[in-house]
Amino acid sequence: MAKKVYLGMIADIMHPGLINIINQGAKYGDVIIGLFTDRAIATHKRLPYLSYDQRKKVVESINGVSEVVPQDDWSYVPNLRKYKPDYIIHGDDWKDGKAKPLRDEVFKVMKELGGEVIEIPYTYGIDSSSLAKEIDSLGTTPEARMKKLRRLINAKPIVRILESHCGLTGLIIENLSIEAGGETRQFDGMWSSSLTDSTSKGKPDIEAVDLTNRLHDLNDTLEVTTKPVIFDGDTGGKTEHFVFTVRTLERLGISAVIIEDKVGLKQNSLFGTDAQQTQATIEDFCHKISSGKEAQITDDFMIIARIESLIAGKPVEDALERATAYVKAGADGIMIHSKNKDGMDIKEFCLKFREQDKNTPIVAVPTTYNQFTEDELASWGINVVIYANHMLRSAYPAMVNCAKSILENKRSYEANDMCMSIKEILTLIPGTKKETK
Ligand code: SPV
Ligand code: MG
Repeated sequence: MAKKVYLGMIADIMHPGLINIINQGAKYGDVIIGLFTDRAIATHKRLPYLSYDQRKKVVESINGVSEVVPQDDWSYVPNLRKYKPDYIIHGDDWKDGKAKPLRDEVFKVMKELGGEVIEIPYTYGIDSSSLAKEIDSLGTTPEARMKKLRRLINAKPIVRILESHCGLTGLIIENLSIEAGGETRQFDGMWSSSLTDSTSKGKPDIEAVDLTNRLHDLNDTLEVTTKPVIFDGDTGGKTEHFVFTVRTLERLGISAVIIEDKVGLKQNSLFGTDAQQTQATIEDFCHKISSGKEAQITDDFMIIARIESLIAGKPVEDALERATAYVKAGADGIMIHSKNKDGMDIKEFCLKFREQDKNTPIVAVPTTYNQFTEDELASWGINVVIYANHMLRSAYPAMVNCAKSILENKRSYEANDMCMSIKEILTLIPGTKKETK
């Protein structure tokens, strides 16, 4: 009987290095490709460009591949135990760095199984990560960007979104990445906030900055990023207008719009009952949701209903009644908001909502109840966490301090340490320096 050779792959961008390793594997026996699923990848790397099924189609038709099976975990161990291969084959680029623990456990399990680990010299100059970087620098398409949010919600325990109000904050969210807790941690996408869009223009958050203006500025973020965007649609305006908003956002490749069930002059929710917060009737808001859903062209765009009951001082039961109705009207997700500091109303809502609805994504904006970690929020059933204003709120005190220092000292020398270096700002933006011949 032919020996079994296991080879784990993401196989998003095919290149000669991957063909080489398949050919090498085929010398030892039948090659089983463990194709990483979105779920296996999402907490470690950015999502592949191609879906699992698309990648599977490509890999299945490569000479030397006998079978393609899903690898649903970043670790190889579960699949090694399941398929009990005689060999596992891997590039030798996992001997140190963050992949080393993966390698160590593979050696241990293969020894247990009586199998062997084959390491193939890494093909320098052609690897998927550098190709992915090249592709990122080319940008994205509206369609690919829009689809990403649903894929991330399906693939991750919790999707991590940060507010962006300009191209620069977009670049931070796009590129910042840290290694922590054995994973590569990044933001998954951007929140286009009415509060910070308005505030950065020196205007109040009362829908005074109109859609045209907000989209004009959002374009700066779209131009320099590839990650998905969730748009704060405020009340959505009149239903007759909202249907046009949906189409506009969809055309731009925005993944989701969140609209809140309020009427009258919109006031920021974090005023809570200090401002008049009048909620729409369930019937009227359901009509707005279903009209928006009818207007959209793709299946990917999401309309998320934001429930303001807890903001308006009403009980969790009112929020639950609304959630049920909004989902029935077609909402693709529920955002539950509160300004309470202890978060217990949000927790109660989520746990009760999950008893009746296991799947509809829940979005939370933990600005006041930010003592909870993402893991805790996920354990309540929350799928998307939005850090809704933190880029602007952190920039403002930094700017005021710098300005104060200049006033106090009548020069900017003392502010040097508060500022990024000239060298850093000159090289920060990709493509700044033109190569001279
Ligand atoms: C925003 O960021 O504009 C929001 C969230 O709508 S909140 O400010 O908390 O209402
Ligand atoms: Mg808002």
